Amino acid sequence: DADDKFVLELPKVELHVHIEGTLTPELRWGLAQRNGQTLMLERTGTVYTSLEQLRASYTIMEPRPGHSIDNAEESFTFFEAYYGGFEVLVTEQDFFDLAMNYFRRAASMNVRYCEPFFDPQGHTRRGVSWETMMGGFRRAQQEAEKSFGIKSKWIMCFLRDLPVESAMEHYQAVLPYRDMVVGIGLDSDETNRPPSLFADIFALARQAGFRLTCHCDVGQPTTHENIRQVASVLGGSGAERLDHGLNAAQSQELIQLIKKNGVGMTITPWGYLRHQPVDEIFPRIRTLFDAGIQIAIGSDDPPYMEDCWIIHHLLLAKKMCAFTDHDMVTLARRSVDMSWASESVRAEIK
Ligand code: ES4
Ligand code: ZN
Repeated sequence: DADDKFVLELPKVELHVHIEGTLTPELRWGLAQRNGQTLMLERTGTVYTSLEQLRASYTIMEPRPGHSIDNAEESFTFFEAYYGGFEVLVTEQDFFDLAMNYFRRAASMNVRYCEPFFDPQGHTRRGVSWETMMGGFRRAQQEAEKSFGIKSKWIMCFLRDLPVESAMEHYQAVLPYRDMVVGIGLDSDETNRPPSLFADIFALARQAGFRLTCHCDVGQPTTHENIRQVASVLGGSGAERLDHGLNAAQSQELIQLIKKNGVGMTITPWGYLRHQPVDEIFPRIRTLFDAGIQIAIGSDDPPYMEDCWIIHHLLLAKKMCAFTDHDMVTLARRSVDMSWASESVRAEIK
């Protein structure tokens, strides 16, 4: 309908998408075939013998408030599904194909510029080299700009559930690829892993000119404290962006802090439905928007979220927050402001 067309045609910037989280079951199946691999869920030893079975494994059933899982044996967490996909990424061509698949799809939704996250620790720990990973990403980035007109910069994320020393090693190792990487982030399982653990690395990265962001997921008891750290102290004076952090909307103090420090927030509405009731999610997004906080809608891990890509997240937000067309244009403009694109690229998109 009219909403769909308007949202599809809006020029977009995508600031919250994990490149490994864009691995579709079709691509994963194809890469496994090419690499001669058997696909299986490691914990249970379940082998996927068809694409249909693999597709079914993308329906994440995690325990959540108010929902019990009938067959706990068959349930698996998002992280199990997500990291399970990494195993098919072996060659430079695999990394190229992964990134190219995303860029092609993003360009078809009129994404003009994007800053995808990547998780190098999830690859180096399987023995993949930096050249393989970054070589594939670099070639895809160049090819996508030429073929689809989509520009990009990468954000390297540390897996916060791994030791801080590993993050430091990966920070040193990315320096030769400095021209491709605009920012440093923190993702993966937040349980008992506050951002402050990584304070020294973030401070180093800031001094070296990297832009900083950090995931603060919903459903964490420590979420307010973690949001406070990100918005005020990470990297010395606070990160420039906060990924998720939706629960900030519950606290006037956090809202004011985020505004005062000019922190932009990336929001991926579909993902929250797994953890929070609808009548908490959308009023909170609306509260942040109405408070004048910069927010940008992104897609996180589309195939793991009922195949919701950026337009689906935008349409959901429009409907559930009652955003007008004018509000959607405001959101699109703010996502350009929040981006870490060069002045010339910004001018082109805006
Ligand atoms: C992630 Cl914390 C988190 N949420 C969603 N997707 C992710 N990929 C890596 N970490
Ligand atoms: Zn994310």
